[in-house]
Amino acid sequence: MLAQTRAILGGVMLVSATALPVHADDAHKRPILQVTGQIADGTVSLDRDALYALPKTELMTETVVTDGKHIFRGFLMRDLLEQLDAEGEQVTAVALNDYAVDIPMADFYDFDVIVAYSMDGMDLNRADKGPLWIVYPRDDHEELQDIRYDYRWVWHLYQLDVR
Ligand SMILES: Nc1nc2c(c(=O)[nH]1)N[C@H]1C(S)=C(S)[C@@H](COP(=O)(O)O)O[C@H]1N2
Ligand SMILES: [Mo]
Repeated sequence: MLAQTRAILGGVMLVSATALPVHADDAHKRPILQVTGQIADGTVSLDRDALYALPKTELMTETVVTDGKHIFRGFLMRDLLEQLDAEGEQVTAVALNDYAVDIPMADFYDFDVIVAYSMDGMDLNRADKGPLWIVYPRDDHEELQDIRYDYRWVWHLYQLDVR
């Protein structure tokens, strides 16, 4: 009986503790993107606050994995790379599920490719392709409506390696 009461109390405390705003702040201080390779500082780890501080951009497009059009918000890949003085021919984008793909640097200058952290006003999380998802302006350019580009839409993104 006593053990049961403790378990209930423990559960209640856990629930109320996670509802405190201080935990939301902690989540914003946890690194969610690592950039490595040919950048000025060698390796940087960026948390949500750092990523949200980059110029925000919005893009509306269909995707191959969702129905209808969605509004993605994030930052331009080239803005991040320029801020870090990235120099290279390609960026290897690595996902949490070990998926990795090489993306030519030119893509980020030819098109407004974004790193999205929200879709339709909601933060992306692990359950819906987040926390970060590379999104191409697919609807604006016919040439992007092609399988060669589809596989560069890395979801669960966590590392960019500049080569
Ligand atoms: N993290 C991650 N991103 C990924 C993939 C993947 O397996 N893991 N598949 C890629 C491929 S091959 C395509 S065509 C598009 C669409 O993927 P899906 O239809 O498997 O969701 O996402 C790309 N991004
Ligand atoms: Mo694919």
